[in-house]
Amino acid sequence: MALNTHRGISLFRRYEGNPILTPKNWPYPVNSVFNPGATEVDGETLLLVRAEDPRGFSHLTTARSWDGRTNWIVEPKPILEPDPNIQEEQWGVEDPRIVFLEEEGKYAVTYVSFSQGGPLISLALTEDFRTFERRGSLLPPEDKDASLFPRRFEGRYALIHRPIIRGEAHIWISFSPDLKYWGEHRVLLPVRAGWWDCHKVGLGPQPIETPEGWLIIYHGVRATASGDLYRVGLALLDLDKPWKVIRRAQEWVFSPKENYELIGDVPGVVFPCGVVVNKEGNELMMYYGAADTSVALAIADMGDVMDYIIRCPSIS
Ligand code: BMA
Repeated sequence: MALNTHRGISLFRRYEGNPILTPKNWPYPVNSVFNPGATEVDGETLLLVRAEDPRGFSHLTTARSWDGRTNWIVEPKPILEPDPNIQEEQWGVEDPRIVFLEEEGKYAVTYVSFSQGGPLISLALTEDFRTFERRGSLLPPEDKDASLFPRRFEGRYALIHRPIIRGEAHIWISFSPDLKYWGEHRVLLPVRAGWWDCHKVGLGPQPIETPEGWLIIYHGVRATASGDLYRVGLALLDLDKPWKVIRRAQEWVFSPKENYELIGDVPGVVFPCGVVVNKEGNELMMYYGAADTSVALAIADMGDVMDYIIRCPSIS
């Protein structure tokens, strides 16, 4: 079992202006802002940020920036709020992931709807991040950490998600002809007993298309004496058959180290939900929630990341 020389932990560097967004940047009172989805809209970086209100319920709102680093403009009000008529959203909407669906010409936002029934994945489509067409819940609770891919494979849409089955928290992939009915469920990336990602794994940002395959950034959890430790790992899926894992890094590539990641509502958490690859294709901007309190940015060289992952062990 050859280790990939521990290069992974130096792939990402934290942006020096971290955290990039905190509750102080919000135009209205919130407890915390974290776990943003990310995409590009009209040449700007758009973050769809989870904001938790002082009741403990979350909603989503946007923050935009021209360079993805500075001068964020936060929308003056919530943009996707729990709908009082939708029972599954009564305790809030959380942790969005965004992809642009080529066929529909719309952005797909998969987010967690939370209620007494447990967390589950819901889908909303939008063209402009101002109005949303809710498509409802996709699969039963408990389910989180979901993203679509931008297009179909062999005629079917694919969804990565993280149900909890028999107390086990593996990453799964499921398929649908119409974004409504889902089947052909299979485990994609299981937890690894004894490893840093032994207790839970969940998809991080939306899958990233590269010539070598779909780059997957995921979070892995180890339960420790002082609480759950959330770190970040990498995998690579086959480009045409994304249910096939072709590489999985052994080590984590990012972990809580800075004060804003170690001190907050939930200490010891880095939780990426969105990436933007810059126009030149050489910079990977990873946006993450830090300690369930603020939004931070880590940047990696795309060439280094790909060079690293293709040298990781193959999984067949
Ligand atoms: C997970 C999710 C995330 C959160 C993380 C750490 O289960 O609920 O929203 O950031 O726990 O608290």
